[in-house]
Amino acid sequence: MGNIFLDTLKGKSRERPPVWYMRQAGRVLPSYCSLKAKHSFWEMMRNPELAAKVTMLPVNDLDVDGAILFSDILVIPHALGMGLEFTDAGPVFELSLKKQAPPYTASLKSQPEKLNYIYDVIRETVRIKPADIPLIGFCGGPLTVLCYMIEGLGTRTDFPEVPKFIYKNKREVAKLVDLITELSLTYMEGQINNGIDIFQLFETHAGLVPAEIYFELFMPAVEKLGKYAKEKNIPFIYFPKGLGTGIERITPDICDFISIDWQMPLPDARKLVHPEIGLQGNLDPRVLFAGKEEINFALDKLYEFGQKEYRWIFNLGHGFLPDTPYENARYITNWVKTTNWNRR
Ligand code: 1CP
Repeated sequence: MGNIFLDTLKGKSRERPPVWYMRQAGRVLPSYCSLKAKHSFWEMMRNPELAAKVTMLPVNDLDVDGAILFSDILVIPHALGMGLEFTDAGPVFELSLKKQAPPYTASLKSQPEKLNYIYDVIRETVRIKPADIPLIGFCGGPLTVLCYMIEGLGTRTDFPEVPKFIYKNKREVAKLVDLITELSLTYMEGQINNGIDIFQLFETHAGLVPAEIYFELFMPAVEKLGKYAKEKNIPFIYFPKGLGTGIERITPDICDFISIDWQMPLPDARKLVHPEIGLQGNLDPRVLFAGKEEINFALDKLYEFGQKEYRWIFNLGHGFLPDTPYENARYITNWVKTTNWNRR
């Protein structure tokens, strides 16, 4: 038998689902918070020893089956030349696109060498991690990355200007998406060449525009990324949060697994999603603030699903929220790993 995470991604039936959590490093761990008190986020990300150490914290503290690279989706706009700061109130860009005039691509220039330090982090992580823990690489989806570039700051995540900007500037948006996608492909190649085992695309704001617009302007870019991962034999997980019933239009050449948000029950997602595509998700991260009874109720529902569905990775329906009680995260991992899933 191989690794439980990679086996599941390949469609092999295992005794339980693999488990990891979106945002497992930066939000829930007391060990992360104490490091954060001493170093800024940029500092941690750019120091290969520190970033590799943070990448491995959830494996040690939460006992998850995979490690996710400690970095951020906003490294792409930064490597397109946008000034970026991570403040206590979230990321802030020096000059957002909405404050500029067309052509919006004029101020951007692809500088792939600005991503080189992340490859050092990956190599250091591969050096220190146990061989049976796969490393997940990632980048942001084209719409999500564009949202931050247009709006310029990260504390407000409703992005009121973005749909208007897209409707007003469709042609320009297509050019911006091309720029983001080309650099994301280079970045993905770098991550793969330096040792990641799995790739996840975080399209957190897929639900911001109607599905037709998403499929017209952004899905071709996702398809390029997915096809490249397939060529390189790297399993590709796609998280299109808020896409709703649009997930039924995703084909197996785009991705191997879809990460389902907490708005859609997994059995409904299973009916909609192409049978060759596996599922990941979708515990509501807010349930972790509830008492044990309510947590157990949510877990029981996932148990019903996971007993029959072996092409499924246990995860949240979106990342951990700040201040999530650590004991509850531990409790859930332990539950996934010690439950008898009664699979045959
Ligand atoms: O577990 C991990 O933390 C792994 C690394 C990781 C990942 C996968 C970070 C570190 N960020 C991300 C992805 C990311 N970043 C997304 C997509 C996933 C999601 O929706 O949660 C998005 C939208 C961002 C943008 C971002 N970066 C924000 C604003 C939105 C938000 O999620 O709050 C913020 C505050 C950041 C900074 C950031 N990135 C990562 C950390 C640990 C931090 C906070 C730095 C700190 O500790 O102060």
